[in-house]
Amino acid sequence: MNQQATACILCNQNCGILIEQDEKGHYKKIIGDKEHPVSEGYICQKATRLDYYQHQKRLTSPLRRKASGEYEEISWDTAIKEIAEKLVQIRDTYGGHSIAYAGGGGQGNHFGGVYASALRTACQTPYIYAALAQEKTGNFWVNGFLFGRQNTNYCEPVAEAEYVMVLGANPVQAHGFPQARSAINEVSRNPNKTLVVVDIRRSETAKKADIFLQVKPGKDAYLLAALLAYIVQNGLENQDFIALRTLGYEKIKPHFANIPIADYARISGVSIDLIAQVAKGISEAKTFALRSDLGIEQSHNSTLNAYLARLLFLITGHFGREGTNCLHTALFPLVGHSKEPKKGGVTTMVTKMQGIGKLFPPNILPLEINTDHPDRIRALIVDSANPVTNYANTQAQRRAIEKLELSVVVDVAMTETARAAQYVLPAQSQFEKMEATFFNLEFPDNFFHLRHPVSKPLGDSLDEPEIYHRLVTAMGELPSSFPILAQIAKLDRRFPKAKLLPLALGITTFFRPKWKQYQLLILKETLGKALPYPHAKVAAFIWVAAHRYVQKYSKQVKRLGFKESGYALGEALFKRILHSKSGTLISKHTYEESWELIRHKDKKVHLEIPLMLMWLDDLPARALATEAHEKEFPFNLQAGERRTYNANAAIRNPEWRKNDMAGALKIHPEDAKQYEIENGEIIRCISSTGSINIKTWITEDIPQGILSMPHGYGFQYPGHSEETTGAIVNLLTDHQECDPLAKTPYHKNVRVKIEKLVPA
Ligand SMILES: Nc1nc2c(c(=O)[nH]1)N[C@H]1C(S)=C(S)[C@@H](COP(=O)(O)OP(=O)(O)OC[C@H]3O[C@@H](n4cnc5c(=O)[nH]c(N)nc54)[C@H](O)[C@@H]3O)O[C@H]1N2
Ligand SMILES: Nc1nc2c(c(=O)[nH]1)N[C@H]1C(S)=C(S)[C@@H](COP(=O)(O)OP(=O)(O)OC[C@H]3O[C@@H](n4cnc5c(=O)[nH]c(N)nc54)[C@H](O)[C@@H]3O)O[C@H]1N2
Ligand code: SF4
Ligand SMILES: [Mo]
Repeated sequence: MNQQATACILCNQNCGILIEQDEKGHYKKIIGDKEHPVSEGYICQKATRLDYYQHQKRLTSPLRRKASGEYEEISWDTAIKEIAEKLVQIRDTYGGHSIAYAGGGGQGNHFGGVYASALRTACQTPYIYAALAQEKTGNFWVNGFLFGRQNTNYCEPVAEAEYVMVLGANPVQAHGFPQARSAINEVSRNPNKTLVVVDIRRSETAKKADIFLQVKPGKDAYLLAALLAYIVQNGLENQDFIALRTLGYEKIKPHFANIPIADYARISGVSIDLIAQVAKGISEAKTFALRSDLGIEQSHNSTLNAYLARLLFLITGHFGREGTNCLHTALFPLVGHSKEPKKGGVTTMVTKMQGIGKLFPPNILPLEINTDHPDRIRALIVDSANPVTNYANTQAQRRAIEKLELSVVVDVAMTETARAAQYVLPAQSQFEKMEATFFNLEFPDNFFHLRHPVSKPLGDSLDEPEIYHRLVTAMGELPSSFPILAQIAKLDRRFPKAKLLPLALGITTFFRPKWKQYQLLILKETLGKALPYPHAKVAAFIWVAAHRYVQKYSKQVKRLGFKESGYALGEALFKRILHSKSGTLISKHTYEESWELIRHKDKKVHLEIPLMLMWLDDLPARALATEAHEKEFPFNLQAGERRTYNANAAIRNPEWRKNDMAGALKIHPEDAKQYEIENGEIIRCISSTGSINIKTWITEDIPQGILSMPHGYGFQYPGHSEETTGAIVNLLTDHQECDPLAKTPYHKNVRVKIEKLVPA
């Protein structure tokens, strides 16, 4: 049977899969791809349902909104011309800062974001709003101080460690590291290993824990501070490691030396005995690895949590060794590095928010648009994102999009955001074009998976790089083709050693300096067209990335058995990536080499971050501040839980779910009893921002006073009503409820009340 290799696009693991199609092109069988270097055949239940992504109701033609609010089909030429004219007009009237870009890739597609850099250049805007800046930017900011750059990131080797802490994450449902369920099961069953889970509820992962620390919602900072204080006050630090590998320990130590552990334990809800047990466990373990995610990121003290969590493995010496968290390489880094504002870093025009990792947070988007400020955002291009349902505060996000002078959505489906926009452009699905993600976060062996298309493009859809190229061309920045360079590129592919194309490109951009900033698009139309696959134009970027990678890591690339060196090694790595349809390893490091990835010149971890230490010192005061609205809104809602059948906004047809179709609200039996609610009853859930109707799920897995509902529900779909699509979680969230520094939302701490529905 014909099996085609690609990857699952439903979470950032992007497990390798093999798809078998029927004669109508439906994905009738999907299995794990054993050839994939990281997932090795592993998949979860979601991947087998990918036909619902490929064959959901799709966009087939560019659309323009009429005055009546309806959409009409228009040609690509019309769409591109009108959008380009408007972009030029807004740029030239108000300045490039009044144009912004949102999205740039979901869980499986990052080429759109990469090639959109050309459009952003043409628009003269630095503003990228992205989902990563509603979860990970606090981490990036902290990494910037500790390791020297905001785009240093570490891997989480759960399967290899003797002592594992899962902190605010539920890998059994959400994954987040390779072959997550198998790894968690192994740690859980192995008598020589210890699995510690920190969660507010007995999650699917917590049920497998050897030690379960049931923290109160949003109180992780107190728990982490207490753990660190116990270590410091009992001399459990790893002094040798601290002396050899770090700077500034003497500056941070006093901040932990006086923490009243018992008080912090009480505030966190975890007993002092358990805190002592885990603190000792970590410091005595041979290897310790930490896995953390949204439970501490989309929650109170988010950025401080990121700092304290890292200190936990740093002061105990569990870093940069086998079985511990280690910095890793990237074929191309997922994010960049933003300077601090006082050193000249870019800030936004209205709220003066700093960029982190070159990204800006979705939470401030309504504030930057929905205002009379002369420098507000007036044009927004949204690609592979659904801000109206996915960013905090659905109502505010929708109002903002509606206020724009130009709004463009590039998507595969008619989303809620598309319905608020002026132009909607149909993208090819992730199985119809060459694609890749940059979620390649492994160490010591890192990998890359360039996916080849497995299905034919639908209707008039285009791939995003082509859309951006056409827009840049129509804006008058660049010709649409480069015939001479394209001829040279063909020769270059026959004799790559001669470096004909790099030479020709160098000469061309010498005479046309403006083209220099569009080299990627030029490469796509020249080198890209000369590649041996008709769909591989976008791989031009991988050619650049592969050459850069071998410039940095030639020794580590060669360990894969390559005989070539220098430029030829770059060519060889590029070819291997291009032809390895199941993905391939790209480098092999030694553990000692992970220390070279630190970007401080001294290759040490700089432990002191003054702002974080001030925040730490302020924790007692913060604990006293009871929130006034807690009385009116007695429940803490976790607004966004990963479950068996949600995958952000990737699949709109609710029929893809085998269970929990409408995404029920979990509630403790005692709370249900108090409100006289039956299991499965539809109730009203109300926050200070909005309200939804939602089905209940009575379960002891959730403590009293806490409710939990999934995100990724409530999408309009033909033939379905709210009863089967479920509710949009962000109708309840507030974009102003967020971390003071990174502006990451408090989705895990949404105050709500519930009411029985009065029968009509
Ligand atoms: N099935 C599925 N998997 C997914 C996704 C999906 O949509 N569906 N999305 C992917 C994406 S984009 C992401 S970012 C990841 C996120 O993956 P995770 O962060 O692992 O998933 P969540 O379910 O959001 O939250 C993790 C845990 O945090 C706990 N928690 C809530 N509040 C607190 C708190 O105050 N403290 C602590 N310690 N824990 C708390 C929750 O009970 C939950 O068990 O998942 C990825 N995987
Ligand atoms: N309240 C609450 N809100 C949340 C969360 C939560 O836990 N609680 N989780 C948050 C998290 S962690 C994340 S990462 C975000 C994700 O939110 P978003 O950044 O919006 O990302 P996705 O859900 O992946 O959006 C995918 C969009 O891309 C479209 N798409 C799919 N394939 C393609 C393609 O090939 N090309 C194009 N152009 N479009 C495509 C889909 O149709 C969909 O509209 O949601 C966040 N929202
Ligand atoms: S949803 Fe994630 S873990 Fe499951 S198969 Fe897809 S990529 Fe792998
Ligand atoms: Mo995410």
